[in-house]
Amino acid sequence: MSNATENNMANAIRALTMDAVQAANSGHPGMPMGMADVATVLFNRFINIDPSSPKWADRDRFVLSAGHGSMLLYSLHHLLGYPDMDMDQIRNFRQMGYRTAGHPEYGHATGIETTTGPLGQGISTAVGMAIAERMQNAKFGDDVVDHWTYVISGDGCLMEGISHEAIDMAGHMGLGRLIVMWDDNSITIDGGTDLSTSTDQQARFAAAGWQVISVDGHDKDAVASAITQARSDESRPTLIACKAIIGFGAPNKQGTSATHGAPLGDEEIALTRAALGWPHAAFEIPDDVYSAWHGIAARGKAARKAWETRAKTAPGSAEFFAALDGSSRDGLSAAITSYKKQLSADAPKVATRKASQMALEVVNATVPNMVGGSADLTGSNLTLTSGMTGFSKDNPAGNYLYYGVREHGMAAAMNGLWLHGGILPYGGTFLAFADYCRGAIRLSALMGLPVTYVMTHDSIGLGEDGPTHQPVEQVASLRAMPNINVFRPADAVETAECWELAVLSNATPSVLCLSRQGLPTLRTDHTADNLTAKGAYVLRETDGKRDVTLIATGSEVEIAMNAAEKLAADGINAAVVSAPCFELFAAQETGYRRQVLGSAPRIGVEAMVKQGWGELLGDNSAFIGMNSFGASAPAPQLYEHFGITADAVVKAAKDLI
Ligand SMILES: Cc1ncc(C[n+]2csc(CCOP(=O)(O)OP(=O)(O)O)c2C)c(N)n1
Ligand SMILES: [Mg+2]
Repeated sequence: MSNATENNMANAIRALTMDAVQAANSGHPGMPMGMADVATVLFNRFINIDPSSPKWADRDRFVLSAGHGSMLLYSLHHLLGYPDMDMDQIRNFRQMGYRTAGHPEYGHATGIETTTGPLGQGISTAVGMAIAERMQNAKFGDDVVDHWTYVISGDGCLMEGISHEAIDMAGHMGLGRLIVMWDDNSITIDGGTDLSTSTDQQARFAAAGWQVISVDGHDKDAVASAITQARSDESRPTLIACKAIIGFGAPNKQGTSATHGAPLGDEEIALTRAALGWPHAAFEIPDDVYSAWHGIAARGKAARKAWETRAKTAPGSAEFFAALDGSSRDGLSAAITSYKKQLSADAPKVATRKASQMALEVVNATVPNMVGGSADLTGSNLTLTSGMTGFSKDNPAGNYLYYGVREHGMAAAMNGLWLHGGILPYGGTFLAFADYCRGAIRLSALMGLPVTYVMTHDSIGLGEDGPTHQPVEQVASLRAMPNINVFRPADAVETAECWELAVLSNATPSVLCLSRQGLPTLRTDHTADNLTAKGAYVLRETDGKRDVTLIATGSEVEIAMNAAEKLAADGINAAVVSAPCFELFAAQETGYRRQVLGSAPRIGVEAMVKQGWGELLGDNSAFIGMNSFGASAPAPQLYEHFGITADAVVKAAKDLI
């Protein structure tokens, strides 16, 4: 590969970037122009991807963590010949209806491995991808899974707190197939990085156990040597600090934050063309440059074809392909149904966190590609089941992740595990710390990734640990997020149903909000149907006309049932609706919803803030819940103190009717 050709390959990225940003009159030219050389070397000399088969399971993964540099990714895809990234897409960067969104959005164009833009998420998601690769490699062998995960990260990604969690985790796990190329340009939006950081990033990575290499990001052979060196040590991940000039080529603006997030302007663009020796008009790429880039695609295609032949006949690969296409879950519904039957007969009194572990025993025994984990709360979240072993450097075939005290890193890694393909991840922490995961949970929902968050200790019911640990507003705040199912099961049967729905979900993440305290089995009549799938259902119907409908979730369903008994003794007909998932209930037909909610006055019972209950309750209603933070005391006293009791429900009912 002659340097002249590689220069032009890189200049094509620069030209497409500055012209597209200019046409859109918005966007970020600096980063793609600065990292064009690094990206060109990486793709030209190393990466195996096949634009004609973008989901090929053993492709190398490329994550643009610095998502504002989206034109780098779109230019690469256009030049490589991804069929859905023609010049029309580039010309219409950032416009309605085009795939070239402001930041790379998973699912908009093929080959976008993950949504990036919220800084720090990409590098942390990539850690999950790299874990998945090592796990599957250990399980299925080199013939089936044997690839690399490359990341381009900016200064911003490395400043974000989540990067610390990700880097620490990757170093400890010895993720030798992970290579991070840092756009070490010493510029962020406000100016030089000396305004805001004094961290020795290379020392930070080294301290976490990474191999660290430093290189001139515009010296292509040096970049190639660095990548070769990175790949030669598979025992640990590698950081390649690429000293680069932001906006490289723009004579008056390069090296300054002026190129970060604004069009260069027609005049500067003309000067840049001259400086780079790129005489071609806007959106014009000479054939020889296209053919050089298409050569990379051809190499990838050949690699993909060789893999297909190899992988199909590799021993044990049937399980790999079943995990990829989702058929690994085929036996789940039958297993859950028979388990539910036994539960209804046994009627155990257990915390729903315990019920979750019991259900997981069934799930994990049936679905071989479940990967569990917890952010250092395994014994509290009850996420570990029999036979699972911890994933580590020495046990890469392990299927349980000790994420450490890194909630946000865990959530991002789960996104990466799912995005990699073939893995169904779940991970636990306390529900109060959902806030610590939120940036990554939001991406699970936005991307439509069916990962499962096991959030235990879900209310004041956790008792003595007090208000810092007692979720009050988390359930409402998660319900406010589009495309996520927030489950709060009332007993062991509903918990099993939640797990069935979570594992069978294809495009929606699930949050399971689970109690610390024991709860009786309320569903003592077995139904083969998954009642939780409807989001809410009538748990206790009245004999005659309903006088009042009590709607509750989770641990408060028991309270509502007790209140209904007390009301019955006073001749008042109270129906009880269990509402484990508002989102699924909202998706039901109007007729069903009307039938469940009835026309009698309604009372909502949930040990949380009221926000979000309005739609279920309507006007003639009352709500029994929390309107302050909790307190530190034994749980039964807290329920009394905050007035979330059967007697309070009875009083509210009598006041209403
Ligand atoms: C979580 C998050 N915070 C803030 C931003 C806004 N933002 C976008 S780019 C950027 C600066 C990034 O600096 P760097 O990664 O060095 O990129 P460069 O300027 O070198 O292109 C900021 C603050 C963001 N996208 N995500
Ligand atoms: Mg920078």
